[in-house]
Formats: sequence, C-alpha cells, structure tokens
Amino acid sequence: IGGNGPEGPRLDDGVLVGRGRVFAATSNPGKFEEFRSLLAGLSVEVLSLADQPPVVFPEEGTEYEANAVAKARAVAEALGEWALADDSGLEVDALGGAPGPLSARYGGPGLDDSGRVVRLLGALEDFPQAQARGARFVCVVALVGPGGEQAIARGECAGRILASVRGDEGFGYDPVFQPQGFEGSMAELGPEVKDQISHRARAFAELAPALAEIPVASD
Ligand code: ITT
Repeated sequence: IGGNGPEGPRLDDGVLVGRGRVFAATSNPGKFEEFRSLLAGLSVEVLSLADQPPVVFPEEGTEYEANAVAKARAVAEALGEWALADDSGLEVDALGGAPGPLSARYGGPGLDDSGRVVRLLGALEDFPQAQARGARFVCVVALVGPGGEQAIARGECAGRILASVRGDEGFGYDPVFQPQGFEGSMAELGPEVKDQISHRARAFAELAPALAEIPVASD
C-alpha cells in the first residue's frame, strides 16, 4: 500500500481507500473507450487486457446475456480479477430484428465495420420508408468477480437506419444509426451526446451500484 500515485489505494486512519479495478473483457477498441468514459465518474479503474496473458474466449452464441457473462467470466477466471464485458448489437425491424447478437459477424468474416454498414444499407434498399427502417441498439453488460460474483444490466437505444453514412465518430453502425429525437447519426452526434443516450450508457447506469461495490485493489 502506498507509492501508487495520487489515485492509488492508501491507508487513511487505518481504512483502505482508493479505487477498485476492473478489466474490460473486450477486444473492440470503440467499446473500450466508451467503458472508460462511461465509468470515469465512478471510483473504479478500467484496465485493458493488453498487458495481460492471452485469455481464451468461448465461441459466441445468439444470446446477449450468455455471451456477456461468458466473456466476463473467462477474464475473471483467467486473471483472478473483476471483469466487465458487453455484448451488444443492432436490431433492425425490416430484418426481423437481425443482425442482433450476430452484429459483429454480419455479412461474414471478411468484413470490417464499414463493410458491414455497406452490407446493411444494401439489405435495406427495398425499405425506404422511415417506419420500416426502425432499429435499436441493445447492450447487455456483465460484471463478474474473482469469486464468481455476478451482476447483469441491459440498455436499449431506439432509432432508425439512415439512407447513407453520416459522420466519423464512434464505431460499428454509428454512421447509419439515427437515435430517436435527434437529427444526425450517432457518428455525427459525437461521444458526449452518445454517452448520454446510448444503449451502453443505459446499461452502465443500471450496473453502477454493482460497480461501486468492487473492493479497493490492494496491490
Ligand atoms: P468484443 O466481443 O471483444 O467485446 P465485438 O465487437 O465482437 O467485441 P460484440 O460481439 O458484442 O462485440 O458485437 C457487437 C457489434 O455490434 C459491434 O461489433 C458493432 O458492430 C455493433 N455495435 C455494438 N455497439 C455499438 C455501438 O455503440 N455503436 C455502433 N455499433 C455498435
């Protein structure tokens, strides 16, 4: 204890004070940035897996909750630490709710974010009416502790799919997603607005009490 810099844990009148820490169980840099900004106001430090031994993640299935828990559990068990995972996706009305939990794999393994966006716009070409282009982002976050502790929260953000890409902030489907009540795409609105209204922001707000319970790290 001590010598950890101003934000590290310290003994204050015999009581351990400071910040708990949680590892972000994600390989998606866009998500990681949002984890950090969304949790900036809490007394918990969000760490990446970059300097950790590689973690083997289970194959993802078709349920947000099971996927999120599996990712967090893999990291919590491998590192003996608290871990936070997010499983999310875009549900499009005209596609019967697809791609949903399969959003990261939409269009097959050869595509990147912009390839998947092009593919989505192509699939919606026959659905020009705003109503058919209704959509929502869904996010389920799972917090798993080293002793098997577990908390889960879900958030949604309603909107519609635009006719073409707009803006260059955010990641994934943000350039073609217009949140309800806003004029621009999520990629035009930028991180400050996104962090107020997003599916991830809502899920994290619900998870905040559990995150606040993470004990102060002692090493
Ligand atoms: P990890 O599993 O390593 O966290 P991933 O990108 O594979 O990363 P998911 O399986 O949860 O994560 O896939 C979610 C996909 O849904 C993601 O790749 C995006 O394409 C999309 N998505 C989720 N949240 C989004 C957001 O806030 N903005 C835009 N697209 C988003």
